[in-house]
Amino acid sequence: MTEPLSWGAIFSAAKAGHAIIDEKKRNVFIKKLNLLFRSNRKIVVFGLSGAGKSQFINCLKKNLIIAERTDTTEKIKFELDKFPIQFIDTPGQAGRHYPRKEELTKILKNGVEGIVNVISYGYEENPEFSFDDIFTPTKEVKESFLKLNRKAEVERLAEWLPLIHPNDIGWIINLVNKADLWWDNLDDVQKYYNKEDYNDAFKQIDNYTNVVTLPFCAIIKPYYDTKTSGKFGEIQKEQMHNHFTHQLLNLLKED
Ligand SMILES: Nc1nc2c(ncn2[C@@H]2O[C@H](COP(=O)(O)OP(=O)(O)OP(=O)(O)O)[C@@H](O)[C@H]2O)c(=O)[nH]1
Ligand SMILES: [Mg+2]
Repeated sequence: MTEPLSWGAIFSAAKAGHAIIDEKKRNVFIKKLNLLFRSNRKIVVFGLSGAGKSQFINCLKKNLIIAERTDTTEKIKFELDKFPIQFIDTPGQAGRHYPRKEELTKILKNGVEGIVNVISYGYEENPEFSFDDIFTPTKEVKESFLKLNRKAEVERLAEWLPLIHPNDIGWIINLVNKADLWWDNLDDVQKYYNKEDYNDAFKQIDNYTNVVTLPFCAIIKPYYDTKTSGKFGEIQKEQMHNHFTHQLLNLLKED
């Protein structure tokens, strides 16, 4: 597996207008696609409930009204830099009426151009968590809680990674959302997603699919209305949005 770029290198590459995608793999993928399929530009968004999938789409397509929990698969079409795309927002939790695994299988079978996999270093928000599970008496977020969620993030991969066939998917972006909350731990977070268990899970598909990990912040917001890292501002957020948009358009544009 090729060594992933550090996030510092990613930012410099984006600033210089360079793509961070392996062109060789991308060209092979483009050849596999027929034009009709490519015109659809479907991108599916996966991730645990409360990771920020809907908020992520919302921050690209301004003024989208998002439900607190997504209950069913939703298709959101809009233009990004005049480029027509369609995001498929999936519910992170399996509700009574949403058989998630079957749905994910169907979505992948119907064909998508890429996957945005939203993770958040354990800072998922879910109405089913109790405050006592999340916070210490002094209102610090418990490390044990974050670890449990990170374990769930890895486990969730087992639901869709084995379904990926070399001819189906061009790229996967692992979007490490909620940078405003984990910014204090930047080095640990980067190491965790690029070098440890999480990265290992992608080794099986690395030969034929581009996998990129990018830091992101959909919105700056106190975690459960308590606190943020306090060291992350609108400027960094905008930079991350710009980097992401730049990379996504690179992936989507034909040579
Ligand atoms: N601090 C912070 N909060 C975020 C960020 N992105 C999303 N959130 C918050 O996290 C919560 C969950 O976000 P959603 O977008 O609804 O999560 P989801 O992944 O769509 O969840 P489901 O629809 O249940 O699968 C909301 O309160 C968001 O405002 C972020 O970058 N930073
Ligand atoms: Mg949602």
